[in-house]
Amino acid sequence: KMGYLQCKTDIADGKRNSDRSWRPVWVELRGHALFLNKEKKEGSHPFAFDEQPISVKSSMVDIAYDYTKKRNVFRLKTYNGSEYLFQADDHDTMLSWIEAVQKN
Ligand code: I3P
Repeated sequence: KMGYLQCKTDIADGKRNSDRSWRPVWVELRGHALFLNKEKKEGSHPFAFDEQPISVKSSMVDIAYDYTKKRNVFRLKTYNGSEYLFQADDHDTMLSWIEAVQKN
């Protein structure tokens, strides 16, 4: 699964992240790995991505019910104590990302 989402890193390795801004990211889910990039990278080699992928193995993903500032936001909590908020363009897109992450 791949597409553009807005992303805010809330907690990184258990600590409140200092950069708290929302930014558009190109996201690709490949197996247990969620690759984030500033721009679309479809079909490119994984190592071409800007950042280390986020492992979604043993993660928790759900609608961010408690985050009321934006619509269609889901939260990903990783096994190693990072938390990300992702905003999709619409409700169905949000649900399809949640489903895709849960399957991996
Ligand atoms: C952040 C930016 C985010 C905001 C965050 C701010 O400031 O305004 O949109 O998150 O609030 O710190 P900056 O752009 O200077 O980094 P929300 O949109 O979720 O409010 P936060 O620190 O309460 O997370």
